[in-house]
Amino acid sequence: MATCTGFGYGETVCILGNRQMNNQNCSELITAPAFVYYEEAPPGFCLNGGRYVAKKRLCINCSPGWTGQRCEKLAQGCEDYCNAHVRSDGSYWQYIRPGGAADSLVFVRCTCYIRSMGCTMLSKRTFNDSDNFNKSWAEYKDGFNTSGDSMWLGLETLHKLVTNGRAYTLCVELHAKTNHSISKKIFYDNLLVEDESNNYRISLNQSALDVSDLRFKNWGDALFAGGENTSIYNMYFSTYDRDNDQSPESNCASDYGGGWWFNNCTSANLNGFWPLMPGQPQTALKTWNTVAKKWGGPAIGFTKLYVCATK
Ligand SMILES: [Ca+2]
Repeated sequence: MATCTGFGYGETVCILGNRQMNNQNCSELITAPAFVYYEEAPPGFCLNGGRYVAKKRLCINCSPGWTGQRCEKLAQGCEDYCNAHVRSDGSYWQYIRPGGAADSLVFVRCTCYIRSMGCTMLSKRTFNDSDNFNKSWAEYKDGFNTSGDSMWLGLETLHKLVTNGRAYTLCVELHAKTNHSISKKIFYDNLLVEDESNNYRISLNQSALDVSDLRFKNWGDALFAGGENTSIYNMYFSTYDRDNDQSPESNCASDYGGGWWFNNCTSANLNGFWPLMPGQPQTALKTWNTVAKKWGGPAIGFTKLYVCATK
């Protein structure tokens, strides 16, 4: 018995042999005996290197930096992958072009907390013995260990991402020292980080404290703790080789380690000295732990920073 082949385009066009039938129900062909059925997208349906998968009715294997049902969407941040409905909730490595179509690709860790919110990882710190965040201005600018266990994505990528016209939120994720599965996320809306000529100055809203969260307690808001001399708000970024802080007599980054948006000096420096050498002050976790303790939270031993957008 000969085998005939039918092609269906969408719901309304079927082709059998040389004959095209418009407005026919393709399902009649699909189920007819001795027919092998293939479905294909119209030519040009998949853009930017995508390949059509009939079963899912979308394009897969988009070229790096493209997403969406037809690979038509430029991915500037992880939120573009999370909103494309081609991925379920979870964490993935993806390519983004934070500064737009002409920008170079950056490989980033994405987390989709919920379908409508996507987060790009800025930093992850495990506080193990080989952990070293005491880096130069150039290293904080360009990023270091960007795909490693302890990482910093880079200030230039951060700046491009949060100035692309969307509204971004900084998420500080704190994990308990004794049990990493116990964690708390603290969100700061209206995140803005200026360019290098403005020393990557940061502004963001104070976090709305969630005092009803009895499961994890409240771990407080150390970024704004301590008032006008320590709050992170409107501060420039500083490193040991670039003093942009508010302390006239010292370099906060040299004194406390790491690169950070120091004031005079800091209430929360998640990039501070670790592990501590004799005589080094502890700012990496101490301040947040003090705040957490005040609010009844556990000691912190693992941190992540994310930059999140809802659309
Ligand atoms: Ca200074």
